[in-house]
Amino acid sequence: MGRDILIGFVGKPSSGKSTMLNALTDATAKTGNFTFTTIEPNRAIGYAQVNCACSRFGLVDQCRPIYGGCKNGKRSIPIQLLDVAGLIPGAHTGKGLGNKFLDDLRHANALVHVVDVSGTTDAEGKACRGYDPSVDIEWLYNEMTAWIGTNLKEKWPNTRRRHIASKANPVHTLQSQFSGYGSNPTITAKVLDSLHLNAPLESWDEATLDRIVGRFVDIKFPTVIALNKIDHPDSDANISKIARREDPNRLVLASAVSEVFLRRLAKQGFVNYEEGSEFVDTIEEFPDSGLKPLSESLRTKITDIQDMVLFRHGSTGVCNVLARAIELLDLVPVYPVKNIHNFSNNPNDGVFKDCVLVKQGTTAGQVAQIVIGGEAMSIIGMNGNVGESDPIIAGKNDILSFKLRKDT
Ligand SMILES: Nc1nc2c(ncn2[C@@H]2O[C@H](COP(=O)(O)OP(=O)(O)OP(=O)(O)O)[C@@H](O)[C@H]2O)c(=O)[nH]1
Ligand SMILES: [Mg+2]
Repeated sequence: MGRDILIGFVGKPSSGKSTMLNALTDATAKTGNFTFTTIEPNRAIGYAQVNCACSRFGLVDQCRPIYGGCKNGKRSIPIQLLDVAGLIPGAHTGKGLGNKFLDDLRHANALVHVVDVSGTTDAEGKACRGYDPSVDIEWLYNEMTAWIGTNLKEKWPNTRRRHIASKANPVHTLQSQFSGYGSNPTITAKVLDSLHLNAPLESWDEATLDRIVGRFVDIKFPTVIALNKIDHPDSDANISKIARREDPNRLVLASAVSEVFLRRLAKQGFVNYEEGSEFVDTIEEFPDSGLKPLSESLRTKITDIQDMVLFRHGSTGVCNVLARAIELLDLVPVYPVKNIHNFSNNPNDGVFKDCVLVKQGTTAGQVAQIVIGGEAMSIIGMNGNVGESDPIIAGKNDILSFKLRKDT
């Protein structure tokens, strides 16, 4: 996975995808309370927070990342984000903006399904009251499987014929159909292994193909469900309903609009606010802070956000969205360094300049491919030589020095 992790934001129109992208990136994607505000996908760089190795060694003050940043041992690692057009039920058959959005997402490593949990937009994103957002979670998943399943089944007679004629193995045949969705042979093999199918490919029926596609979507597109608009008073009942049904590891509560608002006020000098924090400092509490005085309406808006979001949920939740995606993808940070003794690349240059996220179980040799683009002459960890096939273990052999020649 390495340096090019891509997270796609999906959901029906007006669920808050573009607002969330803006909240995570300080980007300025167009947002609006009308459907299909976004047509062409917006790309931006967001930052996932992980605990940095610098805090393990008491080197917080010396940590100098080249990409992203590190504050008090919390490291922000850049990740590509893609916000696509809204999707409505029937998109796989061309409804709404059709399946173009799915094409845009094929290379995503994980998805964030932004759900309007306030129930104030219907299945197509139009304003309403009392809509049950729990059904959105299911139909979005069904759209994904229907899109891939329809394509697979359409071509199946030919695929099957070719499979028999060429005596290919099932992984190879299925991979030829899944490669267009960004799959690779490892993912395709994992899908088949996990299903323990006994029947040979030539006798797979429609139900078997459906099971394969369902498992493929689960494995290829791990999905965080971001329950957005928790600032709205109607959200509580819907959150409880969804929380009873869904895997809690996939759920994050968020108010994207609150995060955008607080960041804007901080930029304009009205408040002190750190992303993901519970606290908003104003001049009223800190008269010597140099902050600008607030108008009555701004003061009321801040109080509302504190009451409905920050005090109740601990933060706007937006930062947790990417952190959760990293967890679902089972990614761990690895720190390539030149000097394994002082963790630095050059003297006086700070420590832990570089950091890449790799899948748990990735070997040191595979990390060398990502970092130096080839094989290392030797790989040194904190306890001496590390074998090419040794897996990365977070907190144990996650700091590595790659030697290109014997004498370096
Ligand atoms: N109350 C509330 N409103 C929000 C929140 N996030 C977004 N909105 C509002 O929801 C509306 C739609 O937001 P967008 O970000 O444009 O939604 P989208 O999902 O990108 O919509 P499309 O591009 O049409 O698919 C806007 O009026 C936002 O201000 C939130 O956390 N709380
Ligand atoms: Mg949008």
